[in-house]
Amino acid sequence: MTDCLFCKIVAKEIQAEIVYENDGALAFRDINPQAPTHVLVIPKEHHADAAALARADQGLADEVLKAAHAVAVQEGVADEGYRVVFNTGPGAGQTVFHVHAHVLGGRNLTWPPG
Ligand code: DGP
Repeated sequence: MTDCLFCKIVAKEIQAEIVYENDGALAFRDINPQAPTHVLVIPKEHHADAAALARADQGLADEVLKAAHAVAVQEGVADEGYRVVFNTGPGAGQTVFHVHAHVLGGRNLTWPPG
């Protein structure tokens, strides 16, 4: 998609600190981190949100989840516990409409989230 910020990160037209990549997914640090570890994991292919991705390609959805957990291990937060969040829709706070998993860890994460 030409006008999508995260597609531009996939295409390397916009810089990001990439921490993990496989065939289908890319992970990079959030520009506005909310925890010591705050990484965004996206499918390289454009899908607007988690619901659209799940409908379109369950295999790719699996790849994104696996990448999220690989990032948690790589970042050293897997043992202490971490959070994987898909804000889905504007009412849930989604602002970038290329599906992304927030991987958050490295601090005490309270529940419920705000
Ligand atoms: P959400 O609100 O769930 O759609 O999360 C979007 C996230 O994307 C937000 O935490 C900030 C992050 N973000 C926005 N623009 C950029 C950017 O240009 N680079 C990076 N690395 N992150 C960005």
